Amino acid sequence: AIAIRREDYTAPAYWIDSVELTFDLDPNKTRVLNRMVLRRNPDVAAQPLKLDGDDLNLARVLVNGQGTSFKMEGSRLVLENLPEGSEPFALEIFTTCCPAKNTQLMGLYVSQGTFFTQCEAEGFRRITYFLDRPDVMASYTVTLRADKAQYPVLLSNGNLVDSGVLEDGRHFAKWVDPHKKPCYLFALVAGKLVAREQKIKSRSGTDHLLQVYVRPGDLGKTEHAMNSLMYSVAWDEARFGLPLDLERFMIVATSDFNMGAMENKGLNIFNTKYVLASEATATDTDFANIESVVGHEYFHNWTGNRVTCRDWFQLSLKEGLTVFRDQEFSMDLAGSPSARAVKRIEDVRVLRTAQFPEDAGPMAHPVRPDSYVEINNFYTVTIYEKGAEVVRMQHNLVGREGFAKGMKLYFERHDGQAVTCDDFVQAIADANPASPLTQHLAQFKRWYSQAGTPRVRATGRYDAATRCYALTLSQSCAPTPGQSEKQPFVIPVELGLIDATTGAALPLQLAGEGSESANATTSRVIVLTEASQTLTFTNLDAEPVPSLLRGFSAPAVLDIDYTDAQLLTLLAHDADAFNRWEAGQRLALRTAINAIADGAMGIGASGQFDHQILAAEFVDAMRSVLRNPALDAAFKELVLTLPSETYIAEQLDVVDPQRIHAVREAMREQLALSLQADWEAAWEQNQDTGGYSPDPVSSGRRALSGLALHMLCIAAQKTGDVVWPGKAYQRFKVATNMTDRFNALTALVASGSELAPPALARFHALFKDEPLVIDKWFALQAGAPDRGGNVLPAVRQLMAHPDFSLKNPNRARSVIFSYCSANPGAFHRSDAAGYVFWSDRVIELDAINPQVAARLARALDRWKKLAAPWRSAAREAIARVAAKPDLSNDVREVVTRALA
Ligand code: B3K
Ligand code: ZN
Repeated sequence: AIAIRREDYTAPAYWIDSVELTFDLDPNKTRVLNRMVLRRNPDVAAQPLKLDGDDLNLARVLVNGQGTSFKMEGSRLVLENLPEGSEPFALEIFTTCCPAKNTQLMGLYVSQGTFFTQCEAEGFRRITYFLDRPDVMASYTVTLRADKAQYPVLLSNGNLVDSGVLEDGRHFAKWVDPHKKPCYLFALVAGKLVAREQKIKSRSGTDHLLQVYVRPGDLGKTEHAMNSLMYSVAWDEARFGLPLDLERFMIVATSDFNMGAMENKGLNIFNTKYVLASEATATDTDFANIESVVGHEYFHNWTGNRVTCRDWFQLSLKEGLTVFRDQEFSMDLAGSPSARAVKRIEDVRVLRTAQFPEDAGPMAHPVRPDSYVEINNFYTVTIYEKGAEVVRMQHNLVGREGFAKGMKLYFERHDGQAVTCDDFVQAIADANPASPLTQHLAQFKRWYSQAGTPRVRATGRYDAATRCYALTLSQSCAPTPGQSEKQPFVIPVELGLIDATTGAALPLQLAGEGSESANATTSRVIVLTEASQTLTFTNLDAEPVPSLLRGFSAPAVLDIDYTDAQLLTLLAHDADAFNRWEAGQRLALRTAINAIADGAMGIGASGQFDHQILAAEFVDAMRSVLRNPALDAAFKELVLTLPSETYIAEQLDVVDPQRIHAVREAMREQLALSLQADWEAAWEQNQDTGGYSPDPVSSGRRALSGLALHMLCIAAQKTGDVVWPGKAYQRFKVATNMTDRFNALTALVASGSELAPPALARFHALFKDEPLVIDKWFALQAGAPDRGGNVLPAVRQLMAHPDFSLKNPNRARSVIFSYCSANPGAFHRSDAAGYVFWSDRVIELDAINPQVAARLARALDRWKKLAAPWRSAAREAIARVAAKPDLSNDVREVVTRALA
């Protein structure tokens, strides 16, 4: 396996103008006739044509209708004797492949009797020989031929221009895509499917047909996806002036899919998880995810498809930007400022629990990587979520209107092109010449080139004599693999100052600025560009409490020595909802870290901490939040949820996963017991009234009542109370929506109630024909809190369940990932059995589906931080995987970097 380097990019030696593909679909032997028109690229020195291929059987090659000589270089097809000159020539390639044996789910494969394709990043080469790179954009005409009874629906990109019957019960459909595209956006689908349809009219009056294709029994679960699609079309037009450019836009759902979904031009293919929803089978989170993934794939139509990536190093050009767009879409749909803040907090929580560890671990890479072995390993939270933060900073630095202008310029310049991250930032900057982004452009671009999470250290000093508050902000960034020295970033710090006694927002007046305090705002953005800068705020009667990095204005860690009293003030009064939540998290985190470090605090014979860990002030503050009528339920639920074990672990140099788990459990138990009356009130006050709706307010109420029930069951386990587990079981039985039902089931399972086993059995019986619900059933058990090492044996049993299959990625994830990646307390066993299990599964999965295996391989990314004996056991497990000679490039790259 060799590393591909960004600096080695060269333009293609040939262009492909058009492609005419004819498929004779057969699960065991699909015939693919590929007729292309190519031209030499006049800007590149003459050289042989080297076409990518993977797992193909080559039958014939014709150049301008004549047989020709060719050779193979590895899996590439090399043609040397091509016509000279710049005239286009015809190349015809005939190959066959075997979709039924394609367990990688890349290229053309079969899922439950239906054909699907997945081509991004490099799957098209598994369908035919091609220049499989995103900067080669061609026009596609596709003819599909298949048995009519078995494959009544035949779909590909663009418009259906012809269809009809063939001999022997076969039929055909011919599709023409009016837009040029890179081959990674090619798609076909063939099978027994039905569609929900919706006709819409655009702002400018054009008609479009929207379709959501699913298996016949699933039509009743497509309404939410269709609504989300209609909202997406309207939103992109309203906010960015970007219309739907196709007569027909299709979404197709499959239950076998490596990722969430794929933005193929006009024919998006989705994991069923992000399409199918009914109140009986999907949770509020599922509904929200469907909205955002449908939006995300639709928004790619412009950011990704109309303007695509020059090479895969530029992946964040489309992914970071499109995540930013889907986040904004969800926020705009959520409506109220409070609902926007909740969405922001959820997004930041993902960034901090998944991306920060990635950026500090062996797989750390810049938003625009410099090299990769397997590109599939770089569909990461860094490319997606940190990439979105980098776009968000640009948005905030030029303002909402300025950003819209920048987007407009980006499309004026680059529509129909394959471009780079630099091209994007340049367009945003050029449209906003007076903005701080443009002023610091070269330095800002370090967000694309330097990996690692910067830390901002803040120290304040108040001087009573001058009534000034000096705030010093210093930035640093730890080395990452291959980057030992980091230059300062451009860090927009949104900040405010708060009165320490009243909690009031104070006017911000910097030294040297005019003294009309009436004009002074209470929140502003300081752009930190130096390693260290000091700001002096004037006209202050007392030492204020600084509220920094409001709204998480940059993807950085803020180091600041708040007193508990200051954090309590922020929690109670900060006008910035994000920092209000953050203050509560900091208090909890500090408590957890102290308890973890405190040698005097031991785990008692019960396997639990017998000490009280939480300070009375913290409990009181949490009580005030719960009781505060001015706060939304969704926000309360976020504040009352303790930082995750993964996030706590990230703050420590040496990680004892068992101790972290025990401390967090003890904190939860204390919160459960000391707020019992308030949990009861929260449960009572947040019951559903009326019909189900997944809107932010109703789902926030369900989230809070679900947490309350969970806490009440935890308390009950401690006190011996049987009422609340009984109520939870009752709720589980009678709930009419999956959110309430699953929350009740979770409360029983997580509190170790004896009602959990019968509830689980009943749940399975009720939903045995609903694969997405059965995934939840598996995931809940594999993610359950460990009691004396009982989870691993349970996971092994789940794998032996007749419903389990390693070949289905959703199912594999629901059991194996839920255990290895989402259940640290159960996975990090001191007997290393969790790690041995992990290495067995990585190896086993690698033979089936390298992409999924490589994701699992990352579960031990942070092994170097582990304390003894976990550290050496983890290294041994990784080495065991690495010792396997025939690993995929995917897994090989991950374990090699982990051991480096
Ligand atoms: N672009 C696809 C990801 C494809 C991943 C291939 N390994 C989904 C998305 O980001 O919209
Ligand atoms: Zn995407």
